[in-house]
Amino acid sequence: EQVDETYIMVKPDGVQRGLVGEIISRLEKKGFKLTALKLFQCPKELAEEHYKDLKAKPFFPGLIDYITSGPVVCMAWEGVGVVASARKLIGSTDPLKAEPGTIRGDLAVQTGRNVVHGSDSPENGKREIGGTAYYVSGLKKVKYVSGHQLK
Ligand code: DAT
Ligand code: MG
Repeated sequence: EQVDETYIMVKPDGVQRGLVGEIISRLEKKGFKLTALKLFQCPKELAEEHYKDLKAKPFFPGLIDYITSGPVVCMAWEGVGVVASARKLIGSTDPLKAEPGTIRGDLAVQTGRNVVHGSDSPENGKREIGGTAYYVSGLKKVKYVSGHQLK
């Protein structure tokens, strides 16, 4: 089976509200493997690069202000089906539409304060972990064997 990787980022509201442990815990308990982690103050240019597909949206300036308003926790996670599964664990973009039991469904109210980011495709997972973020944030992957996964 194909092992994928996804970029998960606890947004500034998640860090300020003390939800970092809760979010990591949900991904760990599911069985995914944490391969990189860094607390990071995102510069404006990198936030714009990260969300470049949304540049034309009316909420873009507010989104960039939000993401750069305080430290974020950048993480790489790997596992079979991790991209789609992490999106399910995170829940819908609008927290009021996110199912109870999901991170956004349980912990957030507003789309503009939805506590966490997860890559939307394996290609974007690779881009977000290995692209600009790697050089700017110094997010570094660590290779190790975790105990609970099939080899
Ligand atoms: P997701 O984070 O679920 O992948 P997205 O990629 O469509 O959602 O949008 C990225 C972020 O932009 C989202 O987490 C919050 C913000 N955003 C999206 N739609 C918005 C809207 N209608 N109003 C305000 N912020 C929005
Ligand atoms: Mg997205």
